[in-house]
Amino acid sequence: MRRLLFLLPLSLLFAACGGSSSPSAGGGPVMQMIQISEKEYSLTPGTVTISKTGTYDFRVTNNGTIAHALEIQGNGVEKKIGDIQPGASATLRATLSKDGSYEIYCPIDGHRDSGMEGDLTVGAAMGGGSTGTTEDEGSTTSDDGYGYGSG
Ligand SMILES: [Cu+2]
Repeated sequence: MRRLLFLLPLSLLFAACGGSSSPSAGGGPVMQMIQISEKEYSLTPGTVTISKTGTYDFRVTNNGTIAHALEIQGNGVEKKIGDIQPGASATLRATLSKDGSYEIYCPIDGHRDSGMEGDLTVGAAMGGGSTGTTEDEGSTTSDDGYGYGSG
């Protein structure tokens, strides 16, 4: 029975070593791929919500009839992908390391003003309601300063 006791932890070691090896080259692991469709002049979906920070692939498909592009901007992030021809798609990889709001839009002249823009929110999972829109307005933060310890 001594031998069995010795073999057990060894096999555990092997199991631990043979972890999943990701084929992705460089950067962190991609958390998720987000599909975005572009056309004149809108982004679909117009609102993207991501529950946690990390590296994401934005798969942009141009369903329009002219070339489009995509830019993500906010919280120190500025990522852009060049012209995507009609019917083509491209992937924009962005590392969103901070919770907050980001802007997504088509940086081609006039397209954003015409409606090719959307909101990207990171970290919305905290305090999110189950259904409907939850607008928390003016949470009363009573800051009463009792001087404990003074005496
Ligand atoms: Cu465009």
